[in-house]
Amino acid sequence: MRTQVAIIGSGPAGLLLGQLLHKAGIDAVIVERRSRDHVLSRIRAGVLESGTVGLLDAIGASARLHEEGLRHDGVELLFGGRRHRIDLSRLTGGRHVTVYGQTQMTRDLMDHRAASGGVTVYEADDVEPRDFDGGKPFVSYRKGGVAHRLDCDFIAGCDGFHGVSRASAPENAIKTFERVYPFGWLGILADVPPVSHELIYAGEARGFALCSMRSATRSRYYVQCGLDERIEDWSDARFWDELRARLDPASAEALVTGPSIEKSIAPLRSFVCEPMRFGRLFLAGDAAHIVPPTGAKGLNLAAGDVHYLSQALIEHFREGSDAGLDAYSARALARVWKAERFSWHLTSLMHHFPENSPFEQRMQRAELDYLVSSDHAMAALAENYVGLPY
Ligand code: RFL
Ligand code: PHB
Repeated sequence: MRTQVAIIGSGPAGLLLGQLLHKAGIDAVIVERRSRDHVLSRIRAGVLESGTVGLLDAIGASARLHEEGLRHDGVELLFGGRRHRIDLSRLTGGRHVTVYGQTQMTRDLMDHRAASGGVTVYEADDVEPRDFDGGKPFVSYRKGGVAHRLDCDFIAGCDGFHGVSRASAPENAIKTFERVYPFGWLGILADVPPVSHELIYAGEARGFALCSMRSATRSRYYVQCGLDERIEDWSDARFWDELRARLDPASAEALVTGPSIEKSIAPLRSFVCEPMRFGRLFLAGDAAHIVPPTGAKGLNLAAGDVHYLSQALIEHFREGSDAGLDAYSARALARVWKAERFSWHLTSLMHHFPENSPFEQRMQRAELDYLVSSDHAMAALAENYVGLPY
């Protein structure tokens, strides 16, 4: 098989890239390790920046998002027993975020791809990007025990943090930066109405908690937990009790509980690899960088990368110019590092760090007190939360 761009991974980065290229008349084939249903079973992000929504608009895959997505003009920070609203709209000149699940967005992109006749190979084994240092790269894989070869002009590594693309880069050409946090998030999804119409980020002494949602009848909640916690030890009742204990009295009272339909633990990590290009192999999304979920930036960063990469590829195929491809890594990384800083900062501000001294705990509290008392500080948070420009 031959295509112009071989995309490894059918997460949001790979799917969005595939459809942006398709719209420009560029052929792309996606090779995915898992089944379509498995990809759709992962419950992840929930908050979309307007730039991400704009990309979905551009390819014509946003009809359901505009029907079912929830426009949020503010978020709340809870500490010291009180909730403080950050008015995103007022502080950013009318900007907002959209609450819409990554699962829904992925399904929309898959449906859009199927309708446009795009080829995706699911359940591909032993996927490997090859010969990307020279002029004739290809992707090799096995499907149903049979070896295949996908020849292409470029390879896009959109295969997430544990994928094969970054791992295939020559060791001496790659530099990585990492911070692993001493805790994770235990998350549940439940068909109960959200405790509040906006997200609540809670940073009380017992640990961080987040009240989020997917719709008016489906809630997504998280509590900070130890890295040694086992999911089997968290009954629904224990989860609800712990969440309630981390909320202010009014929210605790209003919390509606019910059986969970999904429950999982995710460790928190900051990670960046430099550069994001190795010859004809380009990394995008979690394949190149990870943020802790506190700032809701992971999926949105993947969309930003794909915006730069699709523009660069379109420039190459339409105009014969490689200027965008040559600038891709530096352009993407400049935005990535800013989101890394924001996610790291919000994580540091809102979580309970077991190793923090009493002095450091007071510093955390003083910064929160300052934040909610200053329009300048709140505007800085709001500007980052709604998303920095591309
Ligand atoms: P994905 O989604 O991991 O997709 C990668 C795809 O590549 C496939 N793959 C391979 N395919 C072929 N060969 C191989 N060798 C392969 N290895 C892997 C995988 O099966 C998969 O289908 O990466 P992508 O596309 O870069 O998208 C990134 C986002 O998924 C991620 O950043 C977000 O989910 C992060 N995130 C959030 N981001 C936000 O913007 N807003 C949020 O509110 C938000 N909340 C979250 C989050 C992530 C979380 N977890 C579980 C890590 C909340 C949580 C709890
Ligand atoms: C979610 O709804 O899953 C979610 C929302 C905001 C975050 C992280 C996750 O910061």
